[in-house]
Amino acid sequence: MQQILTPQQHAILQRERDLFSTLETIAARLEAPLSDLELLAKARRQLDEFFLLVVVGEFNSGKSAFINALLGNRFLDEGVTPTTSQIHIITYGPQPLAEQLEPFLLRVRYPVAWLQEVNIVDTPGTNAIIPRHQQITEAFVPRSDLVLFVTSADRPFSESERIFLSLVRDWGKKVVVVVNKIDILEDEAALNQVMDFVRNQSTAVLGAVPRLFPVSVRLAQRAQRAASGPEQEDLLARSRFLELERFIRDSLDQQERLRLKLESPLGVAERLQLAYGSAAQQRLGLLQEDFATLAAVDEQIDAYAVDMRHDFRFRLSQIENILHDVRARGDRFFEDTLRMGRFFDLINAARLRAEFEREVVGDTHERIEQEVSSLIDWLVERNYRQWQEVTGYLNRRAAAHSDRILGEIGGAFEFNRQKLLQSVGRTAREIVAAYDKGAEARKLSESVQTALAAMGAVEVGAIGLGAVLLHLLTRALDPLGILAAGSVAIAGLFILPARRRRAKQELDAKIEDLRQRLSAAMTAQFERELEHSSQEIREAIAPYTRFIRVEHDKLRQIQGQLHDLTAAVANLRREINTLIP
Ligand SMILES: Nc1nc2c(ncn2[C@@H]2O[C@H](COP(=O)(O)OP(=O)(O)O)[C@@H](O)[C@H]2O)c(=O)[nH]1
Ligand SMILES: [Mg+2]
Repeated sequence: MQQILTPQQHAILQRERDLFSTLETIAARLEAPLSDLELLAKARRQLDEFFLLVVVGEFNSGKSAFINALLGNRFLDEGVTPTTSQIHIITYGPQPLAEQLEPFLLRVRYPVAWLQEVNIVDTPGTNAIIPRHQQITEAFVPRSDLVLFVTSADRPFSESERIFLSLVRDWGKKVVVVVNKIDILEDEAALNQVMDFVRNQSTAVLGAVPRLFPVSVRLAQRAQRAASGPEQEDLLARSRFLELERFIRDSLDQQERLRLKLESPLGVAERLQLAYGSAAQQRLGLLQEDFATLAAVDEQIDAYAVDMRHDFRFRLSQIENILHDVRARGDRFFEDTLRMGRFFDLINAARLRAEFEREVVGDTHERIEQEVSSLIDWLVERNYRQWQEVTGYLNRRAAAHSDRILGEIGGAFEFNRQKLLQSVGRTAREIVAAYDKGAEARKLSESVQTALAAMGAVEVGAIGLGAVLLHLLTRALDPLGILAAGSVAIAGLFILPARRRRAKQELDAKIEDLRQRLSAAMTAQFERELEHSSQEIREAIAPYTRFIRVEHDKLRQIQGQLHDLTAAVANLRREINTLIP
């Protein structure tokens, strides 16, 4: 075919090849079934192959007889029983030759010049008894350049023929309808009736009126055998075969063959384009819902953080209140102690310290410890519930689509997605199941302890949170330190009120300092914990998130490509139609 092409035709051919390559890439990226890829490869190769005329219809409608008449020889078996027991590819050869290509597929060669340009496929029948016949025949439809549809006047347009014709339509193939055996019809009225019927039925299936030819192959064959003369003329005229033969020869002349050849794979492209378009659409729909799930999880994580911070501030203020109480008690202590009347108490430093620790510090460290550990329990419990929440989302998402079918090419995608969702859900469930609240709380408590100990330069061993707090408190609030700077004992009557004020101020400053450090340490721990748990959840669902993002981008890209392909096919069709006036 290549040699006879004009540059314009050559360009069209090249564009068509490119179009099929793109479609093949899309099919592979969508994980379409292998048969699709084969089909596309065949359609692309078909452009370089012989013109293929495929003859279909119920068995006994006269397909083999028709081909024989067309070739002018009785090459193929004819008969009232299903005589064609194989699919025949009829092609040219200097002498008759038959080769078995595969079970039920035979290539036969005949020395008929016309077969050098056109290959014919003879099929057993649309009402095949052997399922493999049906499969092979159907596989020839997308490969065909022209379909010749032979129905018999004695049972025109049977159900199996109707079904088959819709397959031909689905592949966008050009079809010519032949009504054979018109010799058995009584008169013109009966013929008209049959023709009307076939026309209506086939138009209904195809959506357009096809070319329709009434013939009698039998009479044509008899004419071929008869000696030339009026009898032969009469047979030929009654067979109406010449008209059909001329049409076939005309429409299969070089230019028209080329046009049909360029045009015929486009139906295949369009069909798969449509299928892939809707697959992409469906998948994107599903991913949209996945995005919604992820957004819900994200929102959940954010809302959790907001909520937690709010509660944390409240809990922290409880701890700060305890320190406020210490301050109030300290003020009162200095008020009561730094008096001339208690002069002898004041000079006994050990007693003073003991009294301060008893009255001011008291059980403060235990109360703070209690608050801190209840805060930790709360944090651990909330984190646990957060995980449960997220697991719930994932489980609901996995359940929502476990029974949804995405059509025949949805399989691999949906399978991968489902598997991923399940494994992510499983991870989350496992984390929830293995969640040891006690251990989590201990871990957290230890890290709080370490942070506080670092603050007060305390050795952390197994001394416990309470001990660390006590150490911090007594060190920070050391009354002798506060009272120092000159002997209290010799302080004069007038100095004591000033000393009292100073002591109170110092205590205030130290407690404020302690409060700030404690609060900073707690807040830092809390924020770290919050960040950590959000991070953990995001990491657990990361494979799912990644899959959705990647698939989404891929599908949008494919949609764009398919969109361009649709335009390309339409353009090609237009150009091919203008090739030949
Ligand atoms: N009456 C009549 N019989 C025909 C005609 N063409 C074919 N036949 C017969 O119909 C039978 C089936 O023909 P065949 O070509 O084997 O049909 P196929 O199964 O479609 O290939 C044979 O006996 C043919 O002789 C025709 O135009 N008129
Ligand atoms: Mg046959």
